[in-house]
Amino acid sequence: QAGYDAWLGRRALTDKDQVSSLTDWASRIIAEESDECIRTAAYELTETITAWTGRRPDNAVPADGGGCLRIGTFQGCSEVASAFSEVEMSAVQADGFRLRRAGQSIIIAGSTGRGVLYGAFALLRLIKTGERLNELDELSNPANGLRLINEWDNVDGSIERGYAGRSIFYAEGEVVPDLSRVRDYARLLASVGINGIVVNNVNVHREETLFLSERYLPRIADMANVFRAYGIRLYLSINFAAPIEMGGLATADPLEEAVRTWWKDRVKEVYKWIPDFGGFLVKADSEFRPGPFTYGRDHADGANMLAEALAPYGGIVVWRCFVYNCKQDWRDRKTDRARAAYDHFTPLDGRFRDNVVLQVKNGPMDFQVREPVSPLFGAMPHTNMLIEFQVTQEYTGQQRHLCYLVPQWKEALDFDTHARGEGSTIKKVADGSLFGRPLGGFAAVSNVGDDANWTGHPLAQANLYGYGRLAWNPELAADRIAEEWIKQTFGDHDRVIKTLLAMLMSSWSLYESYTSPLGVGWMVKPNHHYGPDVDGYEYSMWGTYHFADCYGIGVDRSVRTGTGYASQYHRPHSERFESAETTPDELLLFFHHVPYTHRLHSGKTVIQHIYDSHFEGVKGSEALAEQWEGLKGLIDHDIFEQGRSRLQEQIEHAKEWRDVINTYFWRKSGIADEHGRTIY
Ligand code: BDP
Repeated sequence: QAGYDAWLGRRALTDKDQVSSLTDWASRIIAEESDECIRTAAYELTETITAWTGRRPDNAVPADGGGCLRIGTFQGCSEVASAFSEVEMSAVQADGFRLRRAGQSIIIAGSTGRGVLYGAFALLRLIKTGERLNELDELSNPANGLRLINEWDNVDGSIERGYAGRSIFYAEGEVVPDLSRVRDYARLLASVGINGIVVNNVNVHREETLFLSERYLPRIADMANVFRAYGIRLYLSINFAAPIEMGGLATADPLEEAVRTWWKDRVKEVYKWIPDFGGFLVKADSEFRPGPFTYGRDHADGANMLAEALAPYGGIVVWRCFVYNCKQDWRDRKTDRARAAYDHFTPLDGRFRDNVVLQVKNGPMDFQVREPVSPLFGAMPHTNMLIEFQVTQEYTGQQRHLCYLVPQWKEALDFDTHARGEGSTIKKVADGSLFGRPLGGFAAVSNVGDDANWTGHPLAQANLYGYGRLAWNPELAADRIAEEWIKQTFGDHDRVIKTLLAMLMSSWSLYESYTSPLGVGWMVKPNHHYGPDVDGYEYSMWGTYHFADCYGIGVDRSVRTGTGYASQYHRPHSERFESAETTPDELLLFFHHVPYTHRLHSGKTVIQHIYDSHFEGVKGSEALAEQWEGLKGLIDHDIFEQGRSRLQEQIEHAKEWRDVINTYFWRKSGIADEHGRTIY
């Protein structure tokens, strides 16, 4: 099962020094508390150390002077507490941990069992990435309270926008009987700090609506038990019309008493089965999903009704802001999908209950390879917010192409909204600190399925890994995360590390180079979104246009002559994006309609940039494949073959993109390539 162990593989350590440095403390693991996460931590440490060293640690308390690995909480274990001062202990937040070398021993300490579990995975990561532990003394707290993963799995076993096989959770209308793979997934998630999982698709169909009933709750509770052992709370996506579809009521009006009571009863039932249930994720009034608009109510009415039902149990409502008119007239150049979330939600600022958190996609459109950040971040100071990323590569190569997305996410997180002056970055909006919000964090759509290696493309695992690491600590650099992942997954061979690091770090801009240019987006085949089709979405109702004609291309979102979207940002961005001169090249066509002869800051014209980047994209893809060839014999044979065939497909596909895009714009513009290359 090549790739199944992902970054948690337990191959024996080859470095003799490293093995002997472990034996002084790792031959005994002392965990005295009965907390479930601590038991999981002890199990993970025991199994991994056994596999690494060939010796199974015991749990006998060492005689004076002997070393051990002691794990526990400050409150529950006096030996743990005595290794730290009051100040040191109080610095550890709920999910945080401390690791410390104390004489011959190592201590993993948390204020909760979950923190101890994260500390255990952190210690294993340090060892596997070759850190020496002599001076070990580390404090780590997560930046974000909510670190969620969203599964878009349906109970029939299909996965919306899934590119790695079928669901690991469901088959043929049931939760799978054997949850061992779900458990292995929980391990992967916990190892990078994920603490919540939404186990069904945001598009809740008829069957999944019944997840709230006894038809499904017993098995969903089984899943919750699996996740609980790894510190992960289970959440469900719900259908806003469930009171009608499942409850037989005549309405789902959130202000109707019978509807409110119906939800309260349902919530009570859910908590009977799952006492630590996380809450509901809701996609309402979006892409044909029902919502409060049907009853003339707004999204605060809808969210607050659910929040009220969940509040007594400590549950939350995660309410998505992906709300726009998906039946608009393409001839209308003033209606702008990019504006929609801001226009819908900012008037509601301050009206959401404290246990509601809005889930906002990183960009205003939909997970394109390049978009500006959503202006909602920074526009709702009285509202909790999560940033939503798409780990599954819907618009970024569908796990056939290599596209390491951490650099893209970093750009969004580091963006300064200027909402409270300089330094008002999106990561501070998400973690709640900028506006002093009680809830906040990250959510992301997962990229796993039942393919043996989880993600189809073997290197796509880096995106799942990177997402979790970033949710824990958004300050981590993209290349550092990549390197950690490579070392844990492929070992410490220098050439392997260097090659894979270079491949990963160049992949996002490479993918951008041969797909849709300069931020315009959407030149993909409709529905499945794989491969080039310049006009595929141009004359349809989804609000996704490029307006290319024989003179120029791009969407005018300025205030002066366009849709006014640019004004949704704070200054200086609103001013920067207002003019083509000050808009960064990579976003030019997102904000402006310009002639093909418009000169970019790079010095090239728009049309020449299109030609050049698409020719370079093919070359870059060929270079990737060559780099990979250099790994032959240095990495697992099956993984090598998996990567090789995907990289070949990437080359062929990059050529298709090049030819379709270049030909289209050559014919439209009539402007020849300066370098006289063949364009069909
Ligand atoms: C789009 C997907 C669609 C999802 C939607 C969403 O194409 O399948 O249902 O996002 O996020 O990217 O709700």
